[in-house]
Amino acid sequence: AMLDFERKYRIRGGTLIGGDLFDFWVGPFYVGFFGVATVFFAALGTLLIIWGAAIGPGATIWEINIAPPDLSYGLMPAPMAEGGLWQIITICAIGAFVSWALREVEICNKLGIGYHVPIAFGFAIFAYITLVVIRPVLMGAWGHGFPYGILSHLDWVSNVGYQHLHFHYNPAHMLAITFFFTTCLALAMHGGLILSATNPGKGDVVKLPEHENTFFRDFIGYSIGPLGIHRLGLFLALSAVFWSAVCIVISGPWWTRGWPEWWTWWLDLPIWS
Ligand code: BCL
Ligand code: UQ2
Repeated sequence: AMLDFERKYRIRGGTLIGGDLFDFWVGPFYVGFFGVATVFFAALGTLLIIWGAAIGPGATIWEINIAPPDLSYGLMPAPMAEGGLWQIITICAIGAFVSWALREVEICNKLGIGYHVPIAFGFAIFAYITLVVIRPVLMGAWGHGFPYGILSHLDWVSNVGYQHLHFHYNPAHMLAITFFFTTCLALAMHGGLILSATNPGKGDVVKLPEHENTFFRDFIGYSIGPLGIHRLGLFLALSAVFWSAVCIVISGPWWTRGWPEWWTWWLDLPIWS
């Protein structure tokens, strides 16, 4: 069933491509050209993963592994069973993620709202593309991409981490982790504050933003405000993903040694001598 406000917002137009061609809904879902494109890439990619799992050696879901080509293939296309499957699945994944983001843009256009959601998703897509395209291209081989598999991708993270001796010393990794943790702090504060005001005890009335502001002004002398907390949250979350992409793209293409060694610039500062 359609909710009463939904009918009001189901207007034509705002499409980026194809005009009215796919400008309709199926049940609650907006379709659009990019809805069709997402389904196409996601279905093809999933079938290729199933094929890769079937021709692979593993017996359980944990062992499924679709690996990128050997480093010796460089940036060439590889035979299907030798990493070609990984290359086509990567194209499907990027096609599906980008189509999904553009479908969000079309929905924003219809509603006349800002592009905050597709821009935010764009950061996640950017991190993925950094891992499987930008960094492999900078290092000269698709073999530097991460493998598609539950345990195998964990092994990749560990191996790449130890190739740099101690990944915690990567300054961009430090920033990314700090932003992830601060995002959790901000959301816990926000979720707690909203529930504290909107879930009063039985018989009591719902409290307003004034109460929310006052709690933090009494508590720490500062309230960022109900709009501010959402701006802060978006900034913290996008920063976490952005610095994640930076931390991995500099590992190899820019810094090839152990990350602890990078900090010698600190010991080399002239103020110590
Ligand atoms: Mg580390 C990366 C935290 C220890 C080696 N590490 C990361 C970052 C993050 C992090 C900052 C991964 C997040 C990210 O990239 O998001 N690491 C972290 C923490 C510790 C840690 C908190 C810790 O010890 C407490 N790391 C270590 C140790 C090293 C190490 C010291 C191993 C020994 N770490 C590495 C390496 C890497 C990281 C190597 C990375 O490559 C990675 C990184 O920075 O990557 C960029 C970004 C988000 C994405 C990429 C997701 C993209 C999603 C796409 C667009 C959409 C998917 C849709 C999906 C398929 C659909 C599902 C459909 C369902 C039906 C819903
Ligand atoms: C706030 C506010 C909200 C909130 C929260 C705060 C009324 C409903 C959580 C408090 C947030 C502050 C003080 C910023 C904390 C900073 C970091 C880096 C975590 O004031 O306005 O709106 O939800």
